[in-house]
Amino acid sequence: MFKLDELCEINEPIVLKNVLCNAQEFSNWKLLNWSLEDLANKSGDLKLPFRVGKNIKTINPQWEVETPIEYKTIKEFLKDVTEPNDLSKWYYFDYKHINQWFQEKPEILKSFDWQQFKLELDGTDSTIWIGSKGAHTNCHRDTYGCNLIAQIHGRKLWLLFSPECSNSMQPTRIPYEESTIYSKYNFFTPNELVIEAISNLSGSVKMIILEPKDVLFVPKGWWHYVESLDTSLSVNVWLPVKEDCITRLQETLVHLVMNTMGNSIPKTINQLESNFSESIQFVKTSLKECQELKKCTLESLQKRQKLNLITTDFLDYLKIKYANYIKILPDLTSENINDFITKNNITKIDDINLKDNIVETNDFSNSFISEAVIDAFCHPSVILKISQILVKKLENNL
Ligand SMILES: O=C(O)CCC(=O)C(=O)O
Repeated sequence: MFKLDELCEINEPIVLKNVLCNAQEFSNWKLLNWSLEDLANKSGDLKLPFRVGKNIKTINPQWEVETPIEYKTIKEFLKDVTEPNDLSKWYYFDYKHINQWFQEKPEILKSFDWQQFKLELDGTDSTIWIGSKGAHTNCHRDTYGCNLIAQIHGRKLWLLFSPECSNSMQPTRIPYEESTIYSKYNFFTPNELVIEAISNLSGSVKMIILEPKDVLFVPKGWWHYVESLDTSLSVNVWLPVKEDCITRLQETLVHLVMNTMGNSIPKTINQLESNFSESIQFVKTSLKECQELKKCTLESLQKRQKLNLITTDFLDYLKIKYANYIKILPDLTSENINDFITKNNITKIDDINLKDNIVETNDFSNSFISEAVIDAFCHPSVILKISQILVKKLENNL
């Protein structure tokens, strides 16, 4: 058991073990009481887009934009993943807003809510992830807010890296997705280079296997790689934080770079296509927001936002109310790293010189150089510097 003041000092990911059970207020989480087959019956003929990846070793991550999509009902998905001869693929209905995909299914929309954590949210604010064993989300950092994740079915492995690790994570904005900074490292089938990187990071590295009824809190700026160890279902909400205004300015600058130089790079479909002057307009609006942020109190900001901004009070509330459920994650030891490597079977790709493929290359094609230039312009430290200079320069002009 932690003392309260010790707990309140902690500013890192925490797991609330088994917190979704035995709590009367939580009877709204019907999703927990349903089996996946129940959910399949309730969603009926609704076809959902599942990304189809491969359970094979690859040098680079299997990027989201590059994995093909198959539309399936949940029943068809469950049939596919239980067929004994189809272990070569994984399927992931991932990062999907529940209100968008289940709008015709109010029973599903209402099958969970976050009131237990004093968050006035229901299905309409949440994102759902349904995947088979091997389905994974490549290592990335969300630029906005912090994150609360509820594990409903199956187990998921989370590898977490503190913000101090950022410079060693090989950050990239290619493929481009607003609000996501990817790492170039492939943690699904990691090679020696990845192992070397995890062993020598300047920040801390954590690993947790989430089980049904667990909740994970990920603070702002933490990198994460997530892999389903079984057929799994989880839901999450991103909770805004005060610094999101500054992040928005940074994201508009990245958008501007993409708009001017990034025509041919892979992007997620939802990315806003706009012209140069629209991009400048986004920058201007977010600069104004940053100026306002300086003048605003936290309370007035909270009033303007739909959701409560997450303050340290929220985290303290979680820690105090759920002190008995809290699991603080220890830093990863080299033994844990070795377990992870063995599990993902890295050493079998030793016929390929991975180092050359990831870090440096002799490929001086135009597309290689243009991606390298875009990545340099969009490097988080460069974007941060530009945003600071801009805010300072325009301090009195907006
Ligand atoms: O569950 C996953 O696969 C990824 C979840 C994630 O990236 C997030 O909640 O930020």
